[in-house]
Amino acid sequence: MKFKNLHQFLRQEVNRGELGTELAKLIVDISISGKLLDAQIKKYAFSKSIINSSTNVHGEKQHQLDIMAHDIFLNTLKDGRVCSYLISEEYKEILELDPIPNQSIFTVCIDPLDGSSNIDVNVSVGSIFSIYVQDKPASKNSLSLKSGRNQCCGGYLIYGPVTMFIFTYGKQVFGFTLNSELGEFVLTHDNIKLSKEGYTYSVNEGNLNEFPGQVKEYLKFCKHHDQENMLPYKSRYIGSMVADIHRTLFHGGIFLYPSTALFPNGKLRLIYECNPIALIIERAGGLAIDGMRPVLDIPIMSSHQKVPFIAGSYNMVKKVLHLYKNASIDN
Ligand code: P6P
Repeated sequence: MKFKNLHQFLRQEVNRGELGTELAKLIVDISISGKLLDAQIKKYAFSKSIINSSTNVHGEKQHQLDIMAHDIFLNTLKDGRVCSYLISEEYKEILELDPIPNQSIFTVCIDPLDGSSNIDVNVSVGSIFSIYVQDKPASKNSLSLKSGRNQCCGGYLIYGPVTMFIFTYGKQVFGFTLNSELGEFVLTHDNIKLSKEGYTYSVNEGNLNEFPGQVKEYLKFCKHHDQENMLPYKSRYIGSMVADIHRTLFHGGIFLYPSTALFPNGKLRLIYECNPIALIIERAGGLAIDGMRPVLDIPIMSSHQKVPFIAGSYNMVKKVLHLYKNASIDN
């Protein structure tokens, strides 16, 4: 693939009329935040100072890196002066920024550092982002994002053996890899496609007894012995959503975080975790549902609402959807 860094790529897309200049600037801001955070993670990954006793807005244990990640994205977006509103997992309220006047109204929704509890055991973690644009002026209380279908851009950064930046704003899903010698993201995947079938399922089976019957039935199918259909599937669960999704995107398979007794509406958040990942999965040819319907169709009611999340290879997720649909007809 011909060498193309992120700036060259974005300039080409703007010149071709595929991308607006303001959205291109926001993508650059997200990439700058990713580079800064990549450096901090490597610097603090084994420092005891990242573990502290604070908890986030959801009462979950918070690493110092969670706070640092939020501040990095907030400050970069503030300086970039394109973003009007920021919804962050680490902050209860919608944050109002100070964009250059008379621009479109951009809202960025971010999980600054997903899976941070895995950092001190050197497991890949990520940042997940979603962008909406509205032309008419809106106040933070009248932000009507409506549903994930209205995202103008979505994607994630994964901080692993290499740091990658995966995003979509049109029909294609692009992958950039951070070249640490050059200090820049280089285009390595210009049209990521998700295979219709996969042979891996990814779920926390510790919650098996609490899963809905349809999920239990599907997992039984995954473990069934049937050489013709390449069964049983392999079980792979990292416990860091971005890492599990990244493997699913590149190798095929299905990821499930269904409702449980502890999380009756699911654990994962709709706006800054499920919607951007669902956008990537659908644009790559896969399917992302809450069990009954596409995640991208779920009405957005609040900043931190949770949903059950099942995503991956189209035929595999379709099978789960079929089990839910039949169950609703049978009930
Ligand atoms: P469990 C990480 O805390 C996270 O939010 C996701 O990254 C991950 O998929 C999920 O929670 C893991 O949750 O209950 O399996 O530990």
